Amino acid sequence: TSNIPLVIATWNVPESTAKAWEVIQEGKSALDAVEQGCMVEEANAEGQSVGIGGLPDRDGRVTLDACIMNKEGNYGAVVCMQHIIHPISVARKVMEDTPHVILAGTGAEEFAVSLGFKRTDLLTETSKKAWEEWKKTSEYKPIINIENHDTIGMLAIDKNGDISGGCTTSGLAYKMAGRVGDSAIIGSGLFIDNEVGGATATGLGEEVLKTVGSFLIVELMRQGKTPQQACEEAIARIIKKSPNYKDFQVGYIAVNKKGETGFYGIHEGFSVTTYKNGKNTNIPSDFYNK
Ligand code: SD4
Repeated sequence: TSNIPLVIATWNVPESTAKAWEVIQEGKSALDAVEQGCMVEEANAEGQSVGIGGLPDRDGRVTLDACIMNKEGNYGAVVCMQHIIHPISVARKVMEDTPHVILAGTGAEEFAVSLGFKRTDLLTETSKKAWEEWKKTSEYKPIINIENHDTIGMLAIDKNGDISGGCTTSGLAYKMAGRVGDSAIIGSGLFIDNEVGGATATGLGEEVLKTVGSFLIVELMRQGKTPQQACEEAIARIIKKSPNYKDFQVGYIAVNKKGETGFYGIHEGFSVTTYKNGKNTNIPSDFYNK
């Protein structure tokens, strides 16, 4: 058995990892694999923290953040984009077809439409009802592990041993209008260095952003830490800075060039899905707050 090729994703997303694995088995790149793997969750209307069906901001708008990085260290992202089901694919187009790395809001949406992406109402009946219920109290309180099964950060190593990653989310439910989280921001929600490895994040994006978590993990691996040690150190960094860590979740996953993986959360309930050696497995993550 060998660690490579490999797919690993945040949360319990066996259909996404299976899609990515299938793409890799066809001999395609890790970049194609993460794009198509992430698209599975984006299209899943049940998942309430990504793509269609995502919970809206406090004004009822579903706004999406996504980014992608390839083996050359190129990066593309869309932030706070509405009405497009596959932000991960728009992010890839930003990377490949524009002189920029991030497009925001209406600019991102218009760019997508110009490429033939269809405008869709992303607020499902279920999510609309949840929002209307929320409005009765209007209390903003991110719930630990609520994103289970939905928001997705994915890392893949293809048959050539090359690494790519993607991350896509509708962000935190009932956020302020215009809020951008970590998921689409390079170094925070995702970072790839094909010489070293990659990392991606889930959970309370503000905490990931303040510690530039994914970049930190890749740099720690560069200095010789295992993916597991690096994820634990990045969580420790958050714990040290934020005395209220009991109130929020963050989970990190990482891979290195050898295909060794690591993952760690603040609280119980975080899990990862790995696809390797032909086996698709959901694994509960170890965590800090015991
Ligand atoms: C954010 N990190 O927007 C995202 C949310 C998330 O699983 O990961 N949910 O802060």
